[in-house]
Amino acid sequence: MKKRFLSTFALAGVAALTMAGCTTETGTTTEETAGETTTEAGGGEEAASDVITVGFAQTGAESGWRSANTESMQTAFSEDNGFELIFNAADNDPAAQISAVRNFINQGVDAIVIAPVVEDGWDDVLAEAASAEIPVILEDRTVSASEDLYASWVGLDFEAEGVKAGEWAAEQYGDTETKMVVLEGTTGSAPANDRAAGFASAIEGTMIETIDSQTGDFTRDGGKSVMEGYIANYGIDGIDLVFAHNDDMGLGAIEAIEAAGGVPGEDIKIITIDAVKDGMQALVDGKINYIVECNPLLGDQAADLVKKVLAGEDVDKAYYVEDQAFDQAAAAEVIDSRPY
Ligand code: GYE
Repeated sequence: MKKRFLSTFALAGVAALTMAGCTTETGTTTEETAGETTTEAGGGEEAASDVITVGFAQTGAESGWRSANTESMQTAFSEDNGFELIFNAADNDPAAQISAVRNFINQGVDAIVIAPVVEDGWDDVLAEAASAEIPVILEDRTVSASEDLYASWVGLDFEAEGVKAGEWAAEQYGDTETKMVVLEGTTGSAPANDRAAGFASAIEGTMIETIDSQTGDFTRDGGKSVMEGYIANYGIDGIDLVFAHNDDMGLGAIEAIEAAGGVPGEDIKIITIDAVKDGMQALVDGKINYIVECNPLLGDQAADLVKKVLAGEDVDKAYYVEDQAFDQAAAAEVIDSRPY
């Protein structure tokens, strides 16, 4: 491990990186003077010993999406690709995740990658990383902190996902009285906030009424137990539609509906987000009615961003990965070729 970053980073934010000098991936010293660049061996080729140490603060292991994302990150940040990855999964606990990031700072890693559990509460630790001249790249979820405090983010447009799901609901069910319950993702997380907002805007003015909305924490068990509560309160007949912020909670809801003698996908329609294998299978089986994709394979882009930022290259603040959406027929066509 070695310092690869500029002292100006802390003062002027990441924008300074693109203008001021810093080490390339083959450089061996910390450059303190703007305008200077250390270059060796063709100015970018990795020397065998030039391993980039990255601390990755993952949210946890709450869903199929998360497993696919972790695998994608571990593959991209491999030794073969020139990385040493220090992996931490915070079990969905924001405080534990922040202390993992602090540990990375104390260890003097070259870069930190975070998939933030929640949006708020990041200002202090991101400022500490900046003072330690360790660049931070966000993947997956976003933060509410100033964008000067991190170098870049790669992920999905969660609000657009919510809009897509809501538009389909509006088109299918918007003209008849439809009682909807929502299984929310982790409270305070960007995808829960943004998917809720996107969906709500798309069903505005339709006859879809949200009769209840609670968090199932993005887990299958959480979705199942919240759905059991909904069924106990409203009955199978009192619920027409479930909007689950991810596949896993939708899959949990299927279990609850079936256990109560209902037919998921028919008695109660289900819309989810993610399009992981199990979700797509349930869609093909007619138990889920519509899925908006959320691509978890962000590892390559995240690794590329880390290398670019450490090399002082110009990067954008945000990189959005495209999502698709599937009804039953579309899912049946692609399910065998899906990589996750
Ligand atoms: O949709 C869900 C996971 O942050 C986009 O987190 C991610 C979400 C994903 O637990 O399944």
